[in-house]
Amino acid sequence: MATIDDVGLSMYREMVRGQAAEQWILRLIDGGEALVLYHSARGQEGVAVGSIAPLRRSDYMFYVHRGVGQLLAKGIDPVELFGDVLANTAGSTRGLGAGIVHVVDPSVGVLGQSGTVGGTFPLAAGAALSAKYRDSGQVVLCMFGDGTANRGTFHESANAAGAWKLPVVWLCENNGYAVSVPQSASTPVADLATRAAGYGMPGVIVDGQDAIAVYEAVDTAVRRAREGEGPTFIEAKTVRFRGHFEGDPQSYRGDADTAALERDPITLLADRLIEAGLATDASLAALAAEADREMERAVDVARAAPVPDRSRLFEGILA
Ligand SMILES: Cc1ncc(C[n+]2csc(CCOP(=O)(O)OP(=O)(O)O)c2C)c(N)n1
Repeated sequence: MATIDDVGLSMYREMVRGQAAEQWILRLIDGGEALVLYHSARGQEGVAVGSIAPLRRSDYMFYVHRGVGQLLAKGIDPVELFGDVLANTAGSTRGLGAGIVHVVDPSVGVLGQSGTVGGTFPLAAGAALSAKYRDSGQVVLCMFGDGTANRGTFHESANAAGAWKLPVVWLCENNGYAVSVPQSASTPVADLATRAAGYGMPGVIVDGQDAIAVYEAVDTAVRRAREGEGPTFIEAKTVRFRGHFEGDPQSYRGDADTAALERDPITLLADRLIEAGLATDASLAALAAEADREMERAVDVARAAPVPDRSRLFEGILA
């Protein structure tokens, strides 16, 4: 069966869920209810849903600060997400807050994100080593941005993964910028995937605006990892539609970005679904409306939760 028949509609549903959640987060920030910094995922939805759809619930995932869509697609309860945004006990951190950057829920395979970008590389290699050692059949998906790809931790983790044939998929969401720094100013190669050769793994470049293409690339890498053939480095070329963070004036962005901003992954998938006879404008609008209602209900539940007791601050501190 073609990928579009198989997972096209479910990926579209996850795209609009992610965007509905993002819109609610922005409303909570604008209204002064949430005191968090937020990094928009707008424009990168093709990577978010295409990368998660091939995974099993038990597979592990390390996400990035733009990961609202990935978190929901992997199975994070929206109430937990909004609880973290509101810094109350409904959150996955039970009140530590900080927005979506510290969401962890091992029961759905979400092992977290690192405030120090690139901190997840050794953790992903370790989780993959654990899966291999236990012969659990689990695969680890580790996402990171193009700027983060230059961290030293990537070298040691990718090297170990290649040497030990660990079941990990390294997925670089290359949106061309690290905050205001264009890739060309920080990186000597145009295609980060070429680095894969040095780690003895396939390097694959994929159009990140095309959720179907991302799905197929990640699915191939996941199968390969599950069969014991080792890691893959996928570079998904994508576009960050908004600023690095909400409030970023983006004065560093030039005209060259204008054309790229027109390739909207949500519209591209919608067009493909309609063309394939799998949806209509009305049915897709209904999915978006349902996603908005789902997120509104989740916001209401999260809003009703209390803030934590001060003692929560000291839980989990080991030394
Ligand atoms: C080690 C470290 N340096 C700097 C930061 C601050 N910081 C947070 S996100 C970010 C940009 C990361 O760029 P990229 O990896 O390209 O991801 P993108 O934001 O474009 O999705 C930076 C510098 C950090 N969190 N950790």
